[in-house]
Amino acid sequence: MPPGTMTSSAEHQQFDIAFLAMVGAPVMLFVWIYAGYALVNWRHREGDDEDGPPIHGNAKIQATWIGATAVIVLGLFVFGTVELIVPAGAGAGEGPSPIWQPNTSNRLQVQVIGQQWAFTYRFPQFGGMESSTLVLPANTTVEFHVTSLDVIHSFWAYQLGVKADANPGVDNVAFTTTKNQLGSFTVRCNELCGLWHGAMYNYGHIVSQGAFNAWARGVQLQQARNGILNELPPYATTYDPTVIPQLGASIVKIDGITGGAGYYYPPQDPVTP
Ligand SMILES: [Cu+2]
Repeated sequence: MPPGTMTSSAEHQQFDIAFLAMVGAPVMLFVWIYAGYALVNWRHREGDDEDGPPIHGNAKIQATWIGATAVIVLGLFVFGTVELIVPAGAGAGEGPSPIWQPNTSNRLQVQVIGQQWAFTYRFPQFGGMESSTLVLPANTTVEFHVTSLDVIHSFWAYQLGVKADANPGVDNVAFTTTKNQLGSFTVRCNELCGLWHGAMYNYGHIVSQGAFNAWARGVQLQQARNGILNELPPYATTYDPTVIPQLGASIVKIDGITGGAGYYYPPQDPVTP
């Protein structure tokens, strides 16, 4: 079982897995018991070289077989489709224009920017401030916009039940709704992305609405004071580091090179998406 029920998606996934296990158990039992029966009763015996009755041409067995398997497969199809629509976004990346949207326009937008080997989170509703830690308020519908600066990564917020590919030049949208369950969760890159792929993880937090607002405003204020905020490009569906102007020396300076506003510096810049 995936851990946690911190969001609607995680809760639904737990339900789906439990439900499918229950539905699958009788099928599995039938196969095992039938296999055991066949092994014991139909094994070859000395002096018995006769074949059993053929299944080929047996209309009753064929109709039962086709009917039962059709019911099982179509039932799973209907269940899977409904489960995809009802939670309005099952926590997976649905591409740039999701078919199913949550029925609230009150969404917290978070742009998830993957790069070798870290995630950066941008909050466009807070002046585009950025953080290397994902902090989310409880009881809130979140709209993730997942993208990458370089190679293919995958944003996997384990206990949130959210996993979305981070591809350069692509805005991959994933929805989830946090529940009233405060605590920490793990974020991992789930796509082999280079040497330090295994180290590409950290921890996020679900906090109260008040604590989140205080945190977000604080970071926004600090970044505005440092002159970062005004230099950041406007919220975009993709994150193109070539459009970020070079900032003052106080911002990022590594090896004498002044970097952009993201958590990277020019030698790390990827090709333009
Ligand atoms: Cu990665």
